[in-house]
Amino acid sequence: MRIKEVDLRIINLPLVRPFRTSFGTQYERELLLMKITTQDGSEGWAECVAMSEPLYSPEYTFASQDVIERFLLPKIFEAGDIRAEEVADLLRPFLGHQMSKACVETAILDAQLKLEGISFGSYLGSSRELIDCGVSVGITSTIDALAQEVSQYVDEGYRRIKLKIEPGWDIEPVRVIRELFPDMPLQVDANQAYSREDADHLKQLDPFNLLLIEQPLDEHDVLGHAMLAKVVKTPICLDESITSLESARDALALKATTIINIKPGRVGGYLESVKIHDLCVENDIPVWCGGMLETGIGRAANIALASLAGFTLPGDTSASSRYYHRDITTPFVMQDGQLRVPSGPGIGVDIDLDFIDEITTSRKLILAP
Ligand code: OSB
Ligand code: MG
Repeated sequence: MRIKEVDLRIINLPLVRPFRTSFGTQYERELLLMKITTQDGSEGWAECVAMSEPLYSPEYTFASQDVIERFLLPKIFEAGDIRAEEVADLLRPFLGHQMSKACVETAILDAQLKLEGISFGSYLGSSRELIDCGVSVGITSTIDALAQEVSQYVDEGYRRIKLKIEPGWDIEPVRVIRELFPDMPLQVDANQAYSREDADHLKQLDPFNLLLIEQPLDEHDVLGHAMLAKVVKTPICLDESITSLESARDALALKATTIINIKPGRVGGYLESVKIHDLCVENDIPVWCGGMLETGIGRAANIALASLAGFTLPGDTSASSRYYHRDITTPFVMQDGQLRVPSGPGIGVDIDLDFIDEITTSRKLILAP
């Protein structure tokens, strides 16, 4: 497959409600969209999950656009005839930038699979047609507001609730939600907001029968997570720290994590995600699919990934309506707490180009030399 042109745009989509985490509040989702057109007439779409500011990871939207344009695409163009399976090795000399690399690889994979008439799900190794949905709930101004929001999600059918926590917003909100929903699978995500000294504090979460505590400590403090895991009974699940197959292997060896959140953008793409999934299956480590407030484009591929056999826990793969009043694809509608894995070729969703045009804030067309 040879790439003819690449259409890079930045779009801005308002969120249905502000999303507050320990690292900041998002009111809208700014993100980079990529469409590649190949010489044989296929098209591939991907979104880069980097956020507008480098608060969750070092990457951010405009940096992604820059590194893609300046380094990643020239390398791909230079290769000429290309398959998605070759992209990661080709881009390996450029350090970091997993989200940007994932975007390039995914757009190429989408075009390739569309040409071959294969869905993402079948290509990645799907084991089911429906996936269980969880929902990630931001920090709210009051515990009452949180209880209201969680109740709405429970009524909608979500099968697992994840509460964002930070110092000052942890034990009490968890206690209240646990009392309201004694049997609901419940977990928390700190996005690195705590330090090693907080072990005794975090131990207070143990009575609430949580599935896991996600990324309590700094991304680089894998050893700290291993130490914390010895003190706290609730399982530790790494998110930010897992940036590759190697880092997953090391974190497991250190017993810093006993459950893994796989986010394709964070680890450099869907192919690396499958490798991490396989490693976890071999080691009896449960995995679940994380989210980055994706639009329908990234969601479609995430849902395909979440249908692999090792994804035994509900992921942050929520319905379109959890995030956006209007999605940029045919919306994902949840039924009985589940979403259907798209079965059409490639990511398998229809793109709403008119709407994308409406919310595009900048656009660049890059022709292959
Ligand atoms: O840490 O999982 C996270 C969103 C943006 C950045 C980081 C995270 C999240 C979420 C929301 O928790 C997941 C989603 O529903 O897409
Ligand atoms: Mg997380």
